[in-house]
Amino acid sequence: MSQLIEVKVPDIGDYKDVPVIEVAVKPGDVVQAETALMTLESDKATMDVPSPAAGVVKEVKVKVGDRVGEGSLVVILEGQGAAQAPAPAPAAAPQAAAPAPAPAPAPAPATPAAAPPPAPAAPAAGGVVDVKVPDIGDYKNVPVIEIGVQVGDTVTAETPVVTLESEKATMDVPAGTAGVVKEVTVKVGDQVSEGSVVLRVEAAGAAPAPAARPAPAPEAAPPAPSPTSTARPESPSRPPASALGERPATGAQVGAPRAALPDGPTHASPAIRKFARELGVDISRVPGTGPRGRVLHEDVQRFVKGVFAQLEGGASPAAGGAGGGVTGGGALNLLPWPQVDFAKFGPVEVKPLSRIKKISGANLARNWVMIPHVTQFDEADITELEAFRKAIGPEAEKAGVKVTLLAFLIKASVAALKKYPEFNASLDGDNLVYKQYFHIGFAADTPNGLVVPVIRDCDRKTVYEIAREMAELAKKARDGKLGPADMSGGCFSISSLGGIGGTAFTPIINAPEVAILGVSRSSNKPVWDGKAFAPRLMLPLSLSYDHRVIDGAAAARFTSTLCQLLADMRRVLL
Ligand code: CAO
Repeated sequence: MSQLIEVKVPDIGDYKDVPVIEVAVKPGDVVQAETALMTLESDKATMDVPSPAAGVVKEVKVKVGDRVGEGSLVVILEGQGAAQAPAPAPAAAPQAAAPAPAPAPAPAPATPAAAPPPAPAAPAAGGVVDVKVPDIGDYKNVPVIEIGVQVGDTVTAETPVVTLESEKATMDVPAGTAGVVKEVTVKVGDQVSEGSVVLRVEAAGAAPAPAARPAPAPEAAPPAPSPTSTARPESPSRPPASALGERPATGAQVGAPRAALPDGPTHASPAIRKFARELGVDISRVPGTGPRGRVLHEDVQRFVKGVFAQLEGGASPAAGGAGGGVTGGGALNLLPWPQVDFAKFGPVEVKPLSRIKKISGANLARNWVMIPHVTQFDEADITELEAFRKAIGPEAEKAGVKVTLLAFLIKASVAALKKYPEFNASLDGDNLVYKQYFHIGFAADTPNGLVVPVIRDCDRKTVYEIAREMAELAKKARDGKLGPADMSGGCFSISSLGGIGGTAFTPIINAPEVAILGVSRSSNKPVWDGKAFAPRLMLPLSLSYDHRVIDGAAAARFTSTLCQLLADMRRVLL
């Protein structure tokens, strides 16, 4: 037997005309008891209106932006089964509890009431003020879910500094006083109650104490909407925050802008937070598209889809936060970068990274994270090759070229690539693109950082031609004159540190290539020839390969072939 249930806004304390900020259901939706039907937001608290019973939504009586108070009819529900809670007073429903009289009887959820900012315990101007949890009704031991500030941040009285979350409500604790954060006395996961100290703030007007880390000058609390020091001002020339993988600036409280991701607390209803938790998503990484940057149900879904797309290689890791928010094996869930005041330990000098280092660093980090690297090590006997190289030295010099080992390595690599075409390929979704050209990149060390110029069509060039072109490109690289065309189109790269030293290393693949050859310094070693040890010039090779494309056996075959070719370069002709 079914019956129609009128779902009304339960007791939300003294609050009237609270805006509906999210409607989570539509006619026809099947809901369970306790399913969040919609979210209301007062100026301090966010509250879900849960369904009092399981059933099917027949009608939604409000829309986003409507204002409601206790008793407002919001949904008509067709209850399933006979024993439904009678409308209009849903037994399981009170959301934001009134601070004073006792909350509704069980199973009334623990719900902090929206509360006024805490009264500062110290003078409003000057001195260190304890920021305390304000009146949150009868609720005790409410977990801290986010901390939006750190020591040294400048806050206004309205800056949300800590977010608490009970079963059904999320509440920001505002600083309550303007000044500079001196100490954060809680951490995420701590449980707090009314009166718990969460922060100590040096009130604006106080003489700032000397700090290890220079803090911005404290500002008196301006009227909203002046951003806090933790806010990143959005300039018109700046790309949209979402394009940078950031949440847009959000308002902690009505009318007051608040910090943009990642500095400020996240705004999301308890139901959305629960949804994110169930999916293992760190909600603070989800860009919110709701009013004032609120994270909506579809934002969490979009985020998860984006992470999966990245895992499948379909999206740039730069978009949407690099998938760092999923836990439980889904993707990276990295700790924040350590913030160390190095000057505390000794004198330091700070210099900006070069442009090349910034660009190559971002590429290297992406490639290292996204490509499952394996490095195969081997040694090539280049005794004869080196003797030959030395023998042709004078002749090459006459031709105006210095032939180093690298030119022979490029030639031998092309022969190996011809034999094992998957090394001359790139991944494109579920396809492998086999290239029928042989453009080889070589890592060049320059005063400003690492670059990888590309020598085209190495299969059609002689060793002399390759050596000449390599010298020209290396000079261009060192002079900072390489253009994008000089560095694009590579199929396979060689990173030679042989002129410097070392015995082996693990080069990072230069995506979208699938392999890179690292070359270390050759040295004379005793090698057993079947009868005796003989001194041989051995060249260490380190081949890193993308294990999605190349199997270990193929890699071992590739380096063995390369070793054979280098041991007897006549084989390149075969
Ligand atoms: N073993 C022993 N000696 C080697 C050698 C090896 N594997 N490779 C080169 N050498 C010798 C050369 O023969 C040369 O000696 P001679 O002058 O006596 O002939 C000397 O080392 C210097 O060579 P080079 O470095 O000038 O020339 P190259 O062709 O080997 O390399 C270039 C050119 C541009 C690749 C190199 O200058 C360079 O920049 N290397 C650094 C690459 C790099 O940084 N890789 C790391 C990337 S990951 O961070």
